[in-house]
Amino acid sequence: MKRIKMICLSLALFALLSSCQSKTTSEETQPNIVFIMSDDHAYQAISAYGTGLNHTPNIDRIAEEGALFTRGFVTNSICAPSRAVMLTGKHCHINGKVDNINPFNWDQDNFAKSLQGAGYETALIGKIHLDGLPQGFDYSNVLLGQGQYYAPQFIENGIKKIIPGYITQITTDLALDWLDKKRNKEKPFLLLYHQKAPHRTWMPEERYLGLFDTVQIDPPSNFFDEYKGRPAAAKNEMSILHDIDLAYDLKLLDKDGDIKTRYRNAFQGKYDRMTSEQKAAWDAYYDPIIDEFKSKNLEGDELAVWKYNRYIRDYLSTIQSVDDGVGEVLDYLKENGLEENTIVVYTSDQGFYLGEHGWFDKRFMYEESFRTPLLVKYPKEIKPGTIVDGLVQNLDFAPSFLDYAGVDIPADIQGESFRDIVSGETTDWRDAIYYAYYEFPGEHHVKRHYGVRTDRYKLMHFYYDIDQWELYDLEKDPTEMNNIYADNAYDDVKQVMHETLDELRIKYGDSDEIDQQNLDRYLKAKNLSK
Ligand code: SGN
Ligand code: CA
Repeated sequence: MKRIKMICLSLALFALLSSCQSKTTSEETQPNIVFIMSDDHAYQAISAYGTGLNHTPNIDRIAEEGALFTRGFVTNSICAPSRAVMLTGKHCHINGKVDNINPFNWDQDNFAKSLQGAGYETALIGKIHLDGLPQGFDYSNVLLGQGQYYAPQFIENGIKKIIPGYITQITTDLALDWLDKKRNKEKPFLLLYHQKAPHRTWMPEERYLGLFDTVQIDPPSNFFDEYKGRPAAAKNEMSILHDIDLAYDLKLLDKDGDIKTRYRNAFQGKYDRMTSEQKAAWDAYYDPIIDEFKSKNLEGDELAVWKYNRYIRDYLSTIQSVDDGVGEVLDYLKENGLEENTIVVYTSDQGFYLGEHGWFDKRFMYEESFRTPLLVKYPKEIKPGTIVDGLVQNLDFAPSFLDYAGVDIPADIQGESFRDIVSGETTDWRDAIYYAYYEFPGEHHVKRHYGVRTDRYKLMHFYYDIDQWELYDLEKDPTEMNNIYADNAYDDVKQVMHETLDELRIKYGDSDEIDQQNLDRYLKAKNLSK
C-alpha cells in the first residue's frame, strides 16, 4: 500500500514537472504581450549593444532580464511597410504595403485579430503610419501620419484630437492609462506601444535639451566615405554634409532670417506648435548655437563634423525620453504583479544611419538600416542574459506572438516563431534572409534594390534606372566599403549567394512580374511614368 502511494506520488510529481517544462500554453497561462516599437531607433544608440554612444538603462533592462538579439533585421527598411510586415507576418509584396505611399489593406489578417479572436484584450497606442481605422484592436489611439513632436494630433478610436505636451510622454501616459484603467483585467492583453521618436526632425523634450553637449562625439570611421565601387550608394540625398537642412533638421531657425534653407518654413510650423514656455526653453538652448554657427563660418570637413554633432546630439536626446517611457511601463508591470507573465519586446521599425557612410536616414540594405534593435523578456521562459545570434526578421513577430499565446499560426504566414531558439530548445534555424526596398523615385533617392544576407555574406541588386550588383564579406568588411562582386576570388561565394537569392524569391513568392505590378501602382500613385 505504501509502495503504491509512493508510485502515485512520483507519477503526480512527474506530471507536474513535465507540464511546467512543456512549451504548450494553456488558456490560464496565456502571456500578456507589451510590444514596444520606436521609429528609426538605431541599435547603435542602445547601450545594451555596447557601442558607447549613450546610456539607455531601461531598454537595457529588457536584455538583462531576458534576451538580446544580435541579428535582428527588417525585410524593407522603411516605416509603414515594416509595420505591415510586423502585423501580418508576410513580406511586403504579399501584404501589399511595399512603400509609404500606397494604402494598407486593414481587411487582411493580422496577429492582433488572431489574438483578439483567442480572447485577448488588444490596444494600439502611438505611431502606426497606416491609414484607416486599425483592425484587430479593442482600443486604438494612434498618431495622425508621422505625428508631431509638440502638441501632436491623435486619433482615438477614429476621433481626432490634439493633445498638448511632448509626444513621447503623451504616448507613454496613454499606454499606462490603458493598462491601468481602460482594459478588461479579466483577459490577457496585447499592447502595441509605439513611439514616434527618434524619427526626424529629432526634436528633444525640454528637460533633455543639451544632454549630450559636454561630450564631443566622433563620427564613425567611414563618415567620409567616397563610395568607390558603389554607384547606388553615391547617388542619394541622405548626406549629413549636403542634404541635412540647417533649419529643419539642425534647428538653426534664426530670428533674423539670415539662414535661408529649403525646409525653413516647414520647421517654423513645427516650432510654432510649442507653448510660450516651451519656446522660451528651446530658444535659450538653440539661440547661442545659432550665434556660434554664424560666427564660425565653417567649411568642408569641419562643417560636416559640426553638423554631425548637432544631428547626433538631438537624435540621442529624443531617445532619452523613449527610454524613460520604457522604464515607466516596466515599473508598472512590476508594481502590479504582471511582470512574470508578460512578454516585453523592444524594437524599432528599422535601423538608422548615425553618420555611417556620411548619412542620416535608412532605406538601404547596408547593415545599419537593415538591422534593427531587438530585445525580449519573458521571465517565465527566457533566461536573463540570453544572447540570440540567429537571423531574425520583423517577419517573425506575428508567428512568435501567436506561438507564445498558444494560438494556431495561419499557414500563409511567412515568418517563423523564434520562441524555440530563444529558449534554447532548438538551434535549427534559417541561414539566409530576404530583403526588398521599393520607394524610388522618392524622398532621399535610394534606388530600388533587393538582396540576400547570410551569416557572413550579403548580395544586393540595385535596379530600375541602374543595374548594379554588390557583394560583401561581412566578416572581413563589416562596414561594407568594399564591393567584391567583381573579385574572382569570390566566384564560388557569388554563385552560392545567387542560388540562395533565387531560392528565397521562390520561397517567398517574389518575382519580376509582381515587382512590375508594384512599380506600376507606385508610379501611378505618384503621378510619374518611367
Ligand atoms: C519623412 C521624413 C524622411 C523619412 C521618411 C520616411 N521626412 O518623410 O526623412 O525618410 O519620413 O520615414 S520629414 O521631413 O517628414 O521628416 S519613415 O520612418 O516614416 O518611413
Ligand atoms: Ca521609421
